Amino acid sequence: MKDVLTAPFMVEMIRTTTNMYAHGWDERNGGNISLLLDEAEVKEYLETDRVLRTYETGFSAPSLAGKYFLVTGTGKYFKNVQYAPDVNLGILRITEDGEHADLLWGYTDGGKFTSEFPAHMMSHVERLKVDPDNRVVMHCHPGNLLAMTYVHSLDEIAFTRTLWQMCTECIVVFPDGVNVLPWMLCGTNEIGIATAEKMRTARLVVWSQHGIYGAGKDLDETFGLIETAEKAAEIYMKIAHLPLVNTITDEQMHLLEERFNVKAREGYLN
Ligand code: 2HA
Ligand code: ZN
Repeated sequence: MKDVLTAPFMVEMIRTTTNMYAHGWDERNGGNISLLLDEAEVKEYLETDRVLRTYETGFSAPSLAGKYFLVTGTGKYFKNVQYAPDVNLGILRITEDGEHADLLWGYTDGGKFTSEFPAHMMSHVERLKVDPDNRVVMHCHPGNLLAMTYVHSLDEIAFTRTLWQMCTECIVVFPDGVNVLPWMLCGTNEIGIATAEKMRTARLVVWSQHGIYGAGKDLDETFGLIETAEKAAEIYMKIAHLPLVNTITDEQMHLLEERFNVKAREGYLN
């Protein structure tokens, strides 16, 4: 057995949580990540028949049965992951009934998966239906995106169009746009179901007055997706109170579509 702390998925998770903290997106215990792992890769590092604990998940996700995830722990600080990955992270396998999770490694202080586990697992289910290569669901609290939900319309077309207009690369990075949920109580199955449903049509889902969810094929891509949206929101928050003199027009957006071979979400451009 190789040392799981040297596994590429572990190294990347530690780097990503550290970087997200450095960006100011994960104050205190804010934020959570789940990364779908390849079974063969997990078996290089862990005895997968050695189950440490079994948790009830409180929801049913039969399509994830037998799947392995590396997941941040509830109440844990991203700031601390690099110093004690075995306390702050866990490797879980969803049981055959789809309603429990077996702990195979981690949460060594007796801890548990993130309180947003329902939103994560339900989002994985939906993203895998539209993109079999999806591996990551990432949640965090980036300041400018959050600020924007206080002063901008929450209409999804309007919100997306504003972000696209703030940086030239936005429409290229997230042509599927940004879906938006109104304020809802976090940590519940209800917000999990609502998030997962929004994940069917976009890889970014804003939780108003709370933060954002991103999904993607690896940690780098998902981080970059949130980073780009947050940059656009930052520009918006710098200019929203000033007279707008210039913008990126829809005609120019169509040039970007052509040049970068992307298709903007249907009905979002004139
Ligand atoms: O894990 O961010 O939404 C802490 C949170 C809850
Ligand atoms: Zn949160």
